[in-house]
Amino acid sequence: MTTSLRAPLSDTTGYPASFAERYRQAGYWTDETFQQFLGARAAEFEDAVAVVGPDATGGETSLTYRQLTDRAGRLAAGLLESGIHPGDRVVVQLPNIVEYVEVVFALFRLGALPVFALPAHREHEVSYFCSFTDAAAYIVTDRHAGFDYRALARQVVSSSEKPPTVIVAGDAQEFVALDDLRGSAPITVEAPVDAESVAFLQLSGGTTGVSKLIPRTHADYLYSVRESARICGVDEHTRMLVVLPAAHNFPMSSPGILGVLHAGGRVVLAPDPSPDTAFALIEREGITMASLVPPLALAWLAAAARTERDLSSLEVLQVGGAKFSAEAAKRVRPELGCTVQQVFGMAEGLVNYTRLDDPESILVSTQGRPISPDDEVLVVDDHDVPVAAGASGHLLTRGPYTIRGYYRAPEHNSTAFTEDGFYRTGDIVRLTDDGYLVVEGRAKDQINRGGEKVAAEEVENHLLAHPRVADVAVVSMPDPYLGERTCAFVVVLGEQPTQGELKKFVRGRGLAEYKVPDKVMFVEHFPVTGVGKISKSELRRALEKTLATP
Ligand code: OOB
Repeated sequence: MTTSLRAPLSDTTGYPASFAERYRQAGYWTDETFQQFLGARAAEFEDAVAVVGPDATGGETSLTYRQLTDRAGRLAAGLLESGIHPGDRVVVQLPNIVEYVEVVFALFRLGALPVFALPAHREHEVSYFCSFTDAAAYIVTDRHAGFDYRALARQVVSSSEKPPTVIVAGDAQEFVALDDLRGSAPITVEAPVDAESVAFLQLSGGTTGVSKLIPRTHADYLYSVRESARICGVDEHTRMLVVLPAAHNFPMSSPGILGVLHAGGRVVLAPDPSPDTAFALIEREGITMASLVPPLALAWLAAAARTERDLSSLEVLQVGGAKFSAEAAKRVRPELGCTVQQVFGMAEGLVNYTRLDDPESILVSTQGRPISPDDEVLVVDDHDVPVAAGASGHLLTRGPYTIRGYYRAPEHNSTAFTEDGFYRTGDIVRLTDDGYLVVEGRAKDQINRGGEKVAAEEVENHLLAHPRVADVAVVSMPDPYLGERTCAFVVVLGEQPTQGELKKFVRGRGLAEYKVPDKVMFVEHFPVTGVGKISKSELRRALEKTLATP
């Protein structure tokens, strides 16, 4: 086998030896890896259907466990032949199509590391993921939701010093076609991977200029997948509808696609997130479970009242990614006829679930409790001192599937983690007497736009590049549908640009659409705090007052 031209991933994962030993002893970390995962599942579940969904040709494909494993094995052989090697990073940006599952498992089989981009990302984000991870390849679909990813790939290649090989599912034009890579036989020269090595890189919602990358290991992630499947009652009868972007941590592993495949159930990929499409699939496939962000859950509740579809197979509706109000959560059982499960998680690790047999009061008014008895959860004040029982404070966490540091970010890690290795989640929570978490707010400089996370600093940096922007502060503003939207307060230099010009400017810099400010407010100067920093809380208050005035 030829060796890769790309440097190996040099970072260690940062778990101290004593903790790693404890997690192994407790049986959380095992030798299981994603490299063998699918093969082992195929041996057990054989001809059961693993995944059904749209494919890159615009048709629909259904694959059994055996077929999916065979396809992933053959694609792994082709990827190797095309110059992708074990240890290489590969940026994957695919919508909810069956090729997504095939590609991810082909990369695992090969021992290459997926870097999970979202379909909404654009040139700015993708170029950064490719260059920062020194990616050997970038895998996209031809077109999706009216957007041509080959045009994006051209931009990424032309701005890159070490362009990745572009591989396209569907019509590849000048790029490598995924269809041409499936070899005639599955890969045979597998270099076995270590269960405690990094399996892939996830993206953080982020609070800084660029998303931080999250290195998850086979052992830590598989532990969370197995336990999530158990807690959520996933088994071979589960039919999971995947509505959210498949590469997000929630539909990927909480218990998501991986949890369902672990248990021998069926993953059904929804081509779009509309209730009409989802309800038709629930009826046709006998869907038992789905995971949504709050705005989509509200859309389902609204649509349920007038649908003629039979939704009676639905047993569990998971809602997470942003706070789901108790008022909305209460409506799920009477209006959709299923159990609501709140999920409060983060790509960095910690995931909390309400348990399916919890009393209704817990289901609707808490965000659940941690997966593991060894998830350490601290609620502290601004000086890292634990608050009184039941009081709210900053959530810090450490545990068997929570990272100890972001990928190649030593400076950021020194503030994002405590000296003892606790991750500072940036969330404000309180703990109930029974150990459930209630999310009360957020201390991090981030806007949660219906589950999509926007780092204020990233948008601010782009606005500051405009010649007539002297200073800027991006804050959240309340929104009845998304929970929050973004508002940019701008101090101008000279003639005032229009809101539209500034939005267009940000868009033109290749930023994902969900990061473009929803509103721009022009101000003379910013309110400041005692130490002279811009007071974002005061800006938010001023904004709420403006919005409340008719
Ligand atoms: C999930 O992961 P991320 O990495 O996109 O975002 C994590 C952040 C949390 O720190 C918190 O601020 C917010 O999203 N969040 C919630 C929440 N779930 C996530 N805030 C309030 N209530 C909730 N239920 O969003 C994620 C990852 C795995 C499973 C579920 C969600």
